[in-house]
Amino acid sequence: MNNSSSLSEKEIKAIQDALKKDKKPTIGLVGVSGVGKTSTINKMFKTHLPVSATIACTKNFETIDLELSMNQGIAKGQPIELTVVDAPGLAEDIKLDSQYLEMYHQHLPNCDVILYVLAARNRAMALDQMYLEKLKSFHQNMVFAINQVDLLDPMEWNEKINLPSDHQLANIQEVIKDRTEKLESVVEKEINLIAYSSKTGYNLQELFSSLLDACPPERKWLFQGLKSFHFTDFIPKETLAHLRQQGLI
Ligand SMILES: Nc1nc2c(ncn2[C@@H]2O[C@H](COP(=O)(O)OP(=O)(O)OP(=O)(O)O)[C@@H](O)[C@H]2O)c(=O)[nH]1
Ligand SMILES: [Mg+2]
Repeated sequence: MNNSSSLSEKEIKAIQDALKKDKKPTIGLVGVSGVGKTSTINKMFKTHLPVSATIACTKNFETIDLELSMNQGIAKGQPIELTVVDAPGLAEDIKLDSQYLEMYHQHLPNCDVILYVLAARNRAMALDQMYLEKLKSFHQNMVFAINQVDLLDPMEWNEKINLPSDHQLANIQEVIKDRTEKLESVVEKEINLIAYSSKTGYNLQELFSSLLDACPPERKWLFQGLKSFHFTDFIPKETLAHLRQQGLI
């Protein structure tokens, strides 16, 4: 639901001025290789980053600067900026793991919120538990989500309404319960594990809202302007430039 009208013009101006000086709101995506981190960014922010169905794909931390345009309310047409950081997937190769973990420790302090992504069909949780123990200093900023739920048995996805069948939904709930327990055994906080599909877009808005809610209190106001966005509202920088050139915004 859009609630951009709850921000006054003065508040919007204050946010924009601060954004010019301050680090933009920054969201990082982490997890083992192939869970769909890059696919999630592509679906949520309409980017075209390379993904692979067969081999480990993202090899470095990629920083994506997004410019978004408010399409409703008092701030209509005003730009809002956001940075998304895509991480290389852990567990790709034992020879790379320590290097990747070092990169995680180097880059993740720049993120306000970190999305830790799991894949629904993977029930072997020891690797994730092990990585989470090594990433303890970031737990408080983490949101946990489980992607690829469209692939859970009995794979009866209703594409028309973008929802699982009752049987598939029951399996999703069982998976959520099991993985939540296993995550909570290594992460010292209550976890609200969000099931979604970056392929179909299922539950992506709930995921986006959870990311905004998880930002640290002292940076919360920077995320305020993003609250009026639905994930389908995002306009990538290049498209925005084109629309401006055409005088359409
Ligand atoms: N069915 C289905 N496939 C998905 C989903 N999300 C990602 N995939 C597929 O999973 C594969 C891996 O996706 P990536 O986005 O490259 O995964 P990644 O986590 O970025 O992988 P690395 O860069 O190697 O760490 C691709 O073939 C995607 O199309 C989903 O929600 N459903
Ligand atoms: Mg990737």
